[in-house]
Amino acid sequence: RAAAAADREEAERFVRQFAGESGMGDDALHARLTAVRREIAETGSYRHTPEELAFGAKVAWRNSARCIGRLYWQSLRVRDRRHVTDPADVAAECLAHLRAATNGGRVRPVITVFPQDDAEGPPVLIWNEQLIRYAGYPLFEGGRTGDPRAYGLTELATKLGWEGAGGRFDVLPLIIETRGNGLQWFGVPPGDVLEVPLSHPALPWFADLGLRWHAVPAISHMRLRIGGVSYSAAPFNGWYMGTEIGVRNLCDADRYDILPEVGRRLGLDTTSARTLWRDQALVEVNRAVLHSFDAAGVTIADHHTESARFLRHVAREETAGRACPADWSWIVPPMSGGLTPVYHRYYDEHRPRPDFCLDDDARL
Ligand code: HEM
Ligand code: NRG
Repeated sequence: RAAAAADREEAERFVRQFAGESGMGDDALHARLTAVRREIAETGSYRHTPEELAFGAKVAWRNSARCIGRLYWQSLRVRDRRHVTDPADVAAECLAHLRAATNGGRVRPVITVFPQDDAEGPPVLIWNEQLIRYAGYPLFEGGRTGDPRAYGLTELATKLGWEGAGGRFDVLPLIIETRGNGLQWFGVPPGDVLEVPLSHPALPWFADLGLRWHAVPAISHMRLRIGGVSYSAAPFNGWYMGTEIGVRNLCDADRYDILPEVGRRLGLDTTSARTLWRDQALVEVNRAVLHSFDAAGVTIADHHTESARFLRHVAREETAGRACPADWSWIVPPMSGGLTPVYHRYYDEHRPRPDFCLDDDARL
């Protein structure tokens, strides 16, 4: 984990960037630089103003090279919860975040920022990779069930005393670490988790597969870095792009792995890869995801629309005099890549800050 003492140069670079982009005058900038320098000299770090925090969070999104959804970066809602340290209060704020983000299905981009790291590390840490995640059981009554990606967290939750039902879509509890309290788990009430049962517009049997997914992807294990300060607990969300669920979560061989069953039900020849039965089944799964979210009135993007939006974003950034950092291998959707315009070009490889970073020594 990065040293907590705010790096002075990075702090100054950020304060200047904020001044530049927010139209702050020279006098105000210099007063703020003086105050930040003094605070760092006296305490080893500094605190952002609420305006700096909101700006830093938005720019961290703007700088997320792997994110195709950045066109609306300025609309991020920033919940400043830097004063919240009690574990039950942290959990309650995560649930309030989910309610604000879910918004009855009209999903809104939101970030909740908990206390910044200090010399002893993070005062608050969320162990879940997302606020909503389905449990995975490698050995439940003889078989595996649920989401294999969550085996580690499910085992940890169980050790802490949580009892999973052994279902395919059990929502895991929040596992929160706070200073002096260790790890504690808090259940996520069903009323705070909007879910969509999956059905297909033309294949009645699809609903019988009993598949579902949650409406809001809320990443909670990335560290927000702004001007030399780290916020290790800063869960954020936007809305889903259909392929995240329909290609990766449901069809990856090491996730729900549903293609063999869908292929069989479609009556496809699954004995040879060359029949493209996997590709055909994949399209039907993804039609089902988009159809079901639409039918439930829950925001979701398709990869064609989101790709076009992303290129509008890149163009708009260029107009603003900025290069848009992007990672081709994450931006290109995991199906029909060549059908989307984001496939047919290269991107800028610099990686500016503020940003969201993943610590590889982090949790599970
Ligand atoms: C990654 C879409 C909002 C930050 C991604 C990915 C997609 C995506 C498809 C790739 C995920 C994967 O392959 O697993 C969207 C859409 C949004 C949205 C449609 C709708 C508004 C946001 C927001 C933030 C954000 C609000 C932060 C404030 C990120 C980051 C990653 C990412 C940091 C990389 C995650 C990683 O490294 O694992 N996004 N996003 N996105 N997005 Fe977005
Ligand atoms: N693929 C993951 C979620 C990753 C982030 N995707 C977003 N982020 N759409 C999954 O759960 O499938 N976002 O902030 O909206």
